[in-house]
Amino acid sequence: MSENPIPGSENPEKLTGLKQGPIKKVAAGIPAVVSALEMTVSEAGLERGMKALFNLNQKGGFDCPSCAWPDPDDERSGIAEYCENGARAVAEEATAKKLTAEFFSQHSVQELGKLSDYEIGGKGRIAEPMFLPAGGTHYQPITWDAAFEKIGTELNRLASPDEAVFYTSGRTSNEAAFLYQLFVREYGTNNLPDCSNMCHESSGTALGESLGIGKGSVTLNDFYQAEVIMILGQNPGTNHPRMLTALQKAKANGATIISINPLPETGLMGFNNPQTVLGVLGYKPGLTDIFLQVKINGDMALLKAIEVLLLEAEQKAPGSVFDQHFINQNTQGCNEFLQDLTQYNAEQLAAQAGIPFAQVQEVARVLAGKSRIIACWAMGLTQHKNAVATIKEVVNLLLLKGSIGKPGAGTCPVRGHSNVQGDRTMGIFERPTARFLDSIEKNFHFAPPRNHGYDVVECIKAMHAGEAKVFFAMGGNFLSATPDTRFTAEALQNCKLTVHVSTKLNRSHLVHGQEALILPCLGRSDKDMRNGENRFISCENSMGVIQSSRGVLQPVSEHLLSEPEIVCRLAKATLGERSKVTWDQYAADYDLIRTDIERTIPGFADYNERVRQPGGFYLPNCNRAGDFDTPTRKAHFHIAAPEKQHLKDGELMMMTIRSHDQFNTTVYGLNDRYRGIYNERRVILMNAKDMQDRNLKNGDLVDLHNHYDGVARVAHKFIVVEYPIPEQCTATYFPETNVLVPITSVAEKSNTPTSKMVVLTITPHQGF
Ligand SMILES: Nc1nc2c(c(=O)[nH]1)N[C@H]1C(S)=C(S)[C@@H](COP(=O)(O)OP(=O)(O)OC[C@H]3O[C@@H](n4cnc5c(=O)[nH]c(N)nc54)[C@H](O)[C@@H]3O)O[C@H]1N2
Ligand SMILES: Nc1nc2c(c(=O)[nH]1)N[C@H]1C(S)=C(S)[C@@H](COP(=O)(O)OP(=O)(O)OC[C@H]3O[C@@H](n4cnc5c(=O)[nH]c(N)nc54)[C@H](O)[C@@H]3O)O[C@H]1N2
Ligand SMILES: [Mo]
Repeated sequence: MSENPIPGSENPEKLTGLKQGPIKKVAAGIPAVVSALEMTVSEAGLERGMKALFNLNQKGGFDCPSCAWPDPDDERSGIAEYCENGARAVAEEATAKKLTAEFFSQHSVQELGKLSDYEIGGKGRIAEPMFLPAGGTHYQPITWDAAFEKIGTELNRLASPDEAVFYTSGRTSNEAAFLYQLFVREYGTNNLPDCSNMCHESSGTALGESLGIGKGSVTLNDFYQAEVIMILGQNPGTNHPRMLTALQKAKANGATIISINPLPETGLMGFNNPQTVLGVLGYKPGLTDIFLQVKINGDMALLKAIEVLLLEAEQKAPGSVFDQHFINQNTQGCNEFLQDLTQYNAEQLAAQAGIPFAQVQEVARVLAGKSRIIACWAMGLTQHKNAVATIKEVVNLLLLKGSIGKPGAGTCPVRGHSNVQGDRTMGIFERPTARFLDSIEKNFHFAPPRNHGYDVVECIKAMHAGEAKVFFAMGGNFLSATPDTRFTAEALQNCKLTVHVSTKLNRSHLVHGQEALILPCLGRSDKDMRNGENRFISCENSMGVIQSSRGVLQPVSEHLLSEPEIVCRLAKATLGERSKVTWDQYAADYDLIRTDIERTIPGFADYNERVRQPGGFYLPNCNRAGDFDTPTRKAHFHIAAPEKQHLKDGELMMMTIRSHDQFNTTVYGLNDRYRGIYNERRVILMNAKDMQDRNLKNGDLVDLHNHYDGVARVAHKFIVVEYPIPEQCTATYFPETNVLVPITSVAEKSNTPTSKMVVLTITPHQGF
């Protein structure tokens, strides 16, 4: 066993028994249908489970709590618009199992810490508010009133509001998020870190600087009109399965699909749509036309190689490759950018990216003749040191081709959590704009703080240093999702009070401050009843569509509160007479919250009326309209050099990725079916040559080490799995290896932990 200073902070090093099978050639089909139904019925029961599934992503139903992929604007699949992993996210939430005070009295915090994330997640929904007193070994029941009073007292006792931190995960509704940031700012701080800081922050930063809006520009309809779709650093078969349906349709309309990934991800390679009979029978599987198996973080070199070849082609036949009209009208910095490109040699760049030159030439040929190009990306681009620069390079390529602000073309950062984009729109941001704060001040008659707050990495450091003392989380699993698990555990333990608004038990409840509270809330699928009315909330998807979401299931316990209600009661308990906000009225009537969102945030005119229309409404998007909200009103080319990989002898690069059976830190099962890995999560995927160099065989046990910044980090007991991954690249599952992700290694400008770029050395496993 490792020397673990903080009991319960990590997954125990128990192996569960690896079984291996072939890597699957196609995603979905019958196994996906079976897997979705199995979990739904076993967790929620037949009636409850089916009720949930039939209402998932239907107009008037509830928004899938899994990813942020949009629903079709018009026709939706007759039975239900969901995928295997959406169904499993619902099953996870709709489970009929619950954790009452009795459960917590029988199991100490220490005992629960010995369970794996898979075992913890299977325990059920938290059924009542729980409190862990200072020095206590077991959580005890507490009334809602007493819980709010305790938090209010602690918050008011702090020397400054900046000693409190208010985290948000991305499932929180627009209504709850708006109230939450309003409360936090009236209380007096901008310490509003969120999961975005670890997710698409690099995209927001890059797009904001290049194009004037931190969101993607495409709609679902653009997919159906695109000529080329590039997919970089994203695994939609597992993480956004409904995207495969859109890709299939795009392909049927003639689009060429280019996938750029160190792994031949099954969903990208082939797809059998489970919502069509032919798909279930296994028809037309191929999706990707060109697969570029890039080395980890080789994307920038690859993009530059493509651009160099495009420039050469343009010089041979001016006007045939670049969209000169678009460039002249809409962009700035193109000449300097092209001048800089001339220093590079495409062949060398291709070698740096790990891609055969002929393949890069093929891609350049495809792109040269096309103008309706969409670029999609996710964590494979955002969680690197140079993530912001790489995403700007994606934009550079689109700008050269005039592929922004026209049908069938544009940017598509594919968001993670189902309302992560909406939370940001509502003001969950540690660095709010002056425009936003002015609007708060004008509408609510208090002066919000103007100094920037902590993001995720900064708040961990502040808690560790004793500069932040109260940690409040609106959802999420902060300990497991953040980098450097042991450091973060010490940071949380340093706090006076840690509070989690949660649906399910997770590790962050078990590694706590001096005192701790768990406040159980309603989930997306739960009915939110008030005066006989089942109320709805609203969310924004990855393409900027605002839609209502109304739960359909009886909550597992009468003691659950909705998130908006929790914020209102927290605000009253903390601010009392000081507050200028009508919290009671908001808690009673969500329409009033939406009215005030409309007054405060642009784009929400007639919110209450339009959100009630089937399918909701689109928020304005300047890029979509061909406009760029930068200081110059032009799109900007940015110049940056590809990062050289600096691996020393014996070192490897590790990316931490999701298996098929998890939603972030929630582990649904132990299989990663598409990758042919069953019944085990403590695996490291390695290239055959790297294994040979180290005398390793498939199935050997190893320990993983990282020494960034002179700190010795170790993750014990991982099983070596030979896999078709480029040399010097490895992959492991998050969160088991978060212990190795250095808190001090972050992306430039966005401060996102570099979870896909962890330098590793490997030793044979020591001990048992
Ligand atoms: N079922 C399910 N759905 C989810 C989630 C989940 O956990 N489970 N999580 C949600 C959230 S919050 C998010 S952010 C998204 C995450 O969605 P993804 O970003 O698809 O998730 P990851 O597993 O992190 O996958 C990253 C992909 O990038 C590739 N990659 C890694 N490094 C590089 C690189 O340097 N270059 C390139 N080109 N590729 C690279 C990996 O091989 C992998 O295919 O999914 C959301 N949806
Ligand atoms: N190494 C590594 N680390 C990563 C990543 C990676 O790729 N590699 N990915 C990062 C990314 S992209 C993200 S987004 C973060 C995710 O970070 P988080 O969002 O903090 O983590 P989740 O695992 O999604 O949170 C799950 C918990 O949320 C609670 N929950 C679920 N639904 C609700 C709800 O409706 N309301 C409330 N109040 N609570 C709810 C449940 O209690 C559940 O245990 O992790 C990041 N961490
Ligand atoms: Mo995410």
